[in-house]
Amino acid sequence: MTEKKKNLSEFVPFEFSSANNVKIGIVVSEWNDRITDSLLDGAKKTLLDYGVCEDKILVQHVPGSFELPLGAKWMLKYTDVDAVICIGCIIQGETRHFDFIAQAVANGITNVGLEFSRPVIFSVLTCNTMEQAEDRAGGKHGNKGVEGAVSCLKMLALGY
Ligand code: DLZ
Repeated sequence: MTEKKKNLSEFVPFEFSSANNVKIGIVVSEWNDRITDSLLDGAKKTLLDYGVCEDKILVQHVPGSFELPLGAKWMLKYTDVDAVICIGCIIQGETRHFDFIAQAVANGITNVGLEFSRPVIFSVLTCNTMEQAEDRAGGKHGNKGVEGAVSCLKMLALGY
């Protein structure tokens, strides 16, 4: 991936031979669900295209993006998933909630991955406007759910 990349759904195809053996959790925020539903569709389709079995994709919804880190932690602690993709959409509003939520979610997701030594993927849009989110949820800039699934599989392919 390069800095110039504008389409989140474009990636260089790669080998992923263990698709049959992996179980992947997806935690999805209910806030801005029109967007997060599209990201979920993109992530699931990509996992299925790469050969992950449908019954080995575990989807769990949480109220908002702020709850994504704990949702990911519970999945890793209480289920047998190998990795978790966190899907959310945080839109800038009139107050400072955006900064607090976005920072907390990024830090929280990082910490869960490090704590469990498993891939925990940040598939969270942090946008100024709904239009920017739409552009990245299957619009002109691709789909961040696809990017998250690709990142997840690439990390699992490292074999740790
Ligand atoms: C409260 C809130 C606001 C204002 N905006 C968003 C948002 O744009 N995206 C999102 O995913 N969640 C938002 N939330 C909800 C918080 O993430 C969280 O669910 C609540 O603060 C309860 O902890």
